[in-house]
Amino acid sequence: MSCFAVLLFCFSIREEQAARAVTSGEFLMSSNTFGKLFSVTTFGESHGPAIGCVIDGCPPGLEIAPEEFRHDLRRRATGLSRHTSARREKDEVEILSGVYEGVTTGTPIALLIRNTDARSKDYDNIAKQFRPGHADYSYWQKYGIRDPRGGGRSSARETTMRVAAAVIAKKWLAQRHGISVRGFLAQLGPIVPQGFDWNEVETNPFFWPCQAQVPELEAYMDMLRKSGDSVGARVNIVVDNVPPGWGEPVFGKLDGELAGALMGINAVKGVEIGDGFASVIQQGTMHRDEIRLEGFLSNHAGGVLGGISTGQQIRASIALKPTSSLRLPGRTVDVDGNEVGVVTKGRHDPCVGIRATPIAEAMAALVLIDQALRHRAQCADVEIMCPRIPRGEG
Ligand code: EPS
Repeated sequence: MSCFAVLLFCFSIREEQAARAVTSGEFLMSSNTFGKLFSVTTFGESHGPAIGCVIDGCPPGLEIAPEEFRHDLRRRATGLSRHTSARREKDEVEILSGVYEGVTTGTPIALLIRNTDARSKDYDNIAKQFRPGHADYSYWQKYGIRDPRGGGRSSARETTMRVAAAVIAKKWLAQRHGISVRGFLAQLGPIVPQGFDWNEVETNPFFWPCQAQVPELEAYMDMLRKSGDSVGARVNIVVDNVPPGWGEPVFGKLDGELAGALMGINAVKGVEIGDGFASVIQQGTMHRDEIRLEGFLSNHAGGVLGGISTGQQIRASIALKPTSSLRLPGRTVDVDGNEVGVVTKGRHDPCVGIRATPIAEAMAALVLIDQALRHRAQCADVEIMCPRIPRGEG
């Protein structure tokens, strides 16, 4: 074979791989797109003119109005309590395409939010320094350049568009399947809930399920803010009414994709599904969720077996690290190789976990709508003859 023929052969293999990857929904570059049949591409930086997303594959016929984005975007927003970043963004969504007379058309939906309250000068002093514990260093090692203003692309500002896209996903899941995706703050630093009531989660700025503890949380956060330090948190996600059968073994397992999506949220360092790491010390007789015709007797699995939903409640839990942007001096190096001290200015969240509940809900909803459409594509004609077990205790 001549050199030319070998080159041609290699080239056609690469082209074929690329075509296969694209048609199967695997994108070769650069991982700013999420999902196979309901795919979301986000773009934008924290201090750029705007952030946005393009949603491709949204089912046609869904009513959606710009006002419907407000509720979840406000739940995620900064500047609404003294316990989060003081930056005040309007977060007004402009729908640029894919919606005609208030109804999705099945064509790509482009959403845009303009950044209106960036203060880039706060970042001048650290433009060439790596905040310890921040993505500054790894972005530089990967790209050889970064937008230092407000964390650029690595800023939690980007999650705004995930929440916006998930407003559409949540609405479709609720209308089509009666699915609700809810979350709450399950630990703030050392503090854990002493009671649980879903009705209380939305009545305080922490998404805390026990209103009686809110003064304790406020006192803790006031102390933390004054000290200049930050703390980690845990957020739990609960999804009701997912039918059995969603999830694609072996590389598109429902729990696998949920874990990946949740881990893809800024500052997340751990994900558990169901009992998660507590399973390590459990015995099989305890962990297995026994089955009766009237329902499952427990839910240690978190609603997923073999990567496929069981019809039980889906439960996931994430650990978020403490914010790395601190006004307390720390030691680091700069891009020129000098050992320097670093102090971060700007308006930062002393606990990013406080605003993470709607973001985690959003990622779960995006995984679920994608899996729902994939299940419909492959298995819509399958007739299941075995009994469907109610969720029971789980
Ligand atoms: C963030 C740093 C802060 C936060 C920002 C997330 O940005 P800035 O210093 O520009 O105010 O305010 O959060 C948002 C703007 C948002 O909408 O979530 C970070 O480093 O992740």
